[in-house]
Amino acid sequence: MDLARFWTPSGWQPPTGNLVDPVRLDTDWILPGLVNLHSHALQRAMAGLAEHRGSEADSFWTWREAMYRFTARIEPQDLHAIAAQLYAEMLESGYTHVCEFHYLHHRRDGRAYTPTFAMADALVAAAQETGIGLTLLPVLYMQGGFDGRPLDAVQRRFAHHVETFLCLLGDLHTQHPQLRLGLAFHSLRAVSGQAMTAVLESGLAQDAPIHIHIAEQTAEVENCRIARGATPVAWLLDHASVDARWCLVHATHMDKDETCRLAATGAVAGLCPSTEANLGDGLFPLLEYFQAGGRMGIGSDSHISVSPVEELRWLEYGQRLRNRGRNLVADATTSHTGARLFAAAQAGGWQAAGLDSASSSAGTISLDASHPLLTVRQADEVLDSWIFAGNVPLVREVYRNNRCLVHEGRHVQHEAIAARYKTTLARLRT
Ligand code: NGQ
Ligand code: ZN
Repeated sequence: MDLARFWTPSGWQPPTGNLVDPVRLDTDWILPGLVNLHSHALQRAMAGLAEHRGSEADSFWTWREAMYRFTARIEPQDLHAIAAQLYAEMLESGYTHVCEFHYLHHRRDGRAYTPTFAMADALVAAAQETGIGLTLLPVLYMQGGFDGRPLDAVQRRFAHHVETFLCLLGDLHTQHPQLRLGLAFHSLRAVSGQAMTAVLESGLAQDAPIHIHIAEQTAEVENCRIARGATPVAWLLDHASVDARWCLVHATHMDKDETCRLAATGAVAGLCPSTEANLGDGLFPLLEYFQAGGRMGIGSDSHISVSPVEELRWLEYGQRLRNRGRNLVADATTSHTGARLFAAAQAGGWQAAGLDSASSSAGTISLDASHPLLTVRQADEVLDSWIFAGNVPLVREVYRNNRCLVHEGRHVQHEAIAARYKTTLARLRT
C-alpha cells in the first residue's frame, strides 16, 4: 500500500510516527489545516443579503452601509452564536485556525461593555466551543477618513483612542494568557500616522502579528495619495518597519515598485479573492508578486463564501482570465498549480497568525481518498483535484490538539450550534 499520504512542506511523505492526531492513514490523505487569515465573523450572518440593487449605484461603500445596519443590532451573545456557526463551517471546509479582525468593541451607544472586552470574549468562546485555533486581532479604529473626520453614529461602536486600545490589549492578555493575541489597524483612513507610530512604539507590538486593510478600493488609494502624498502600500513601507510580523490585507492596488518592495519585506499579503470579487475591489498582481518572492495567505473576510478551495482556485483563475493562459502560478519547482497554491497559503497563513506551522496545535485534516473525485490520483494530483474540482466537501476528519472536531464531514456539534444560530438570526431579522 502506498502510504505517502502525509503532506509536508517538502512533499508527500509516509507518516513519521509522531503524528499528533489519530487520523486514518489507511483511507485518507492527511494534511495540516489551513489558516483563514482574515475574518469578520459577524458578516457571515448577512452573506447573500446584499446581492440586490439599491436605489443608488451599488458599490463597496453601499455594501458597507448594509453591513453597518446589520452590525448595529449585534450583542455579545449574538456574536458568539454567529461565530460558532461560522467556525464550525470553517473546520468542515478545511480551515483549522482563524485570525479574527475584531473591531465591534462597544455597545450601540458607543459606551464600553463590562468587561470592556465582552465582544472579544464572545469570539474566544466560539473558538473554544468549536475547537478552531484563534489569533485575535483587536482593531484600532479612530476616524472616519483620511481627513481625520470623526466617526459617524454607526461607527461609534468601533472607536478607541491609543490609550484605551493599549489597555484593551493588556486586559485581553491578562484575561487569556494562552490566547495568540495580535493587533490591527483598521486601515490608513481610520488611523492617523501618529497613532500608528504610538502603538508600534508601545512595546506591546514587539512580537505580535500586525494586520491592516491596506489598498482595497481605488477611491481610498486616491484619497491616500491626496492626503499623505503616496499610495497606501508605499506610504506604509515608508513610515513603518514592515517585516514578517505584518499582514497587509487587500494589497490589491499596487504598482510594480510597491509589489517588489512589499515582497522584499517578508510580510504576508492577505488575499481574500471571494470577498474581493464580491465587493468589486480589483485583482491583486499575484504573478508579479510571486515572481518577486512575495508571501501570501488566504482569508474569507466577509464570508460570502467559506471555502479554502474557492479562495485558492480563484487566485489562479483571476490570473488565467487576465493573462489568457493556464497554470500560471505554478513554477519550475512546483509544477502543480494546486500544490503551489496550497503550499504558499500554508506558509503565509501560519506566519500571519503568528504561529509556527509545525506546532502541534496546527490541526490536521483528512481528505476522503475513496471519494470518486480523488480516485486514481497520484499524490501530486490530489491537491489539484481538491482545489479545482472539489465542489463537494472532501474533508472527512479534522483533529486539533487530539480532539476530533469534524467527523465524516460534519462538525461534532453541528446540530446544536446550527440550532442556536438559527434562533439568533430569526431574532436579529425581526
Ligand atoms: C470591514 N471589509 O472592515 O469589514 C471592511 C469594510 C471598511 C472589507 N474591507 C469596511 N472587505 O473598509 O471601512
Ligand atoms: Zn476585512
